[in-house]
Amino acid sequence: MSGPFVAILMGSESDLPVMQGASDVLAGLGVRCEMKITSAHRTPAATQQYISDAESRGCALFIAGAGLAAHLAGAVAAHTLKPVIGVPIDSGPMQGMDSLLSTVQMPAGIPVATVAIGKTGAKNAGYLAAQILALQDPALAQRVRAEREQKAASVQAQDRALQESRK
Ligand code: RP5
Repeated sequence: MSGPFVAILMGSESDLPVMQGASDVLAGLGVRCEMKITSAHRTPAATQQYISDAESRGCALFIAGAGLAAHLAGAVAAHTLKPVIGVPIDSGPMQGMDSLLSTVQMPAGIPVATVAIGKTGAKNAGYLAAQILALQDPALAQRVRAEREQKAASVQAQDRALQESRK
């Protein structure tokens, strides 16, 4: 695989089971990505260094997931003009509402495209990243479309089975 890649950042190893969903979606769509554990609070300088290094190697877009006072996506957005997608992680006692508000409430001019809390959000971060890259990549757009058609066929098959079971 070549071409631009997506950088998936997370604040802690404990976020990996959630953020793996973004990586799996991108892999399934043939989009190159790398994963990095780096924290807005615990390793701020290393986070900044990683962003500029990733950009210099062809990173087109960042996905950042964090829990609690989740500033990672915002911190990434402060250091890049590439699109940033934020994933609020449900790692604390507030079940991700803390992370959601910390991630989504960015000041004007420094946007973070925030997805849903937790595993569904991480998967959607992968799909959204692929759709953004597909704007410049017709083959990728076709793969995204094909997956949607597959999902639609699966729902229709489920309904056929339901109707059959009720006869
Ligand atoms: C955040 O604090 C991380 O993103 C993680 O979701 C949460 C807890 O981190 P650990 O204490 O598990 O390392 O910075």
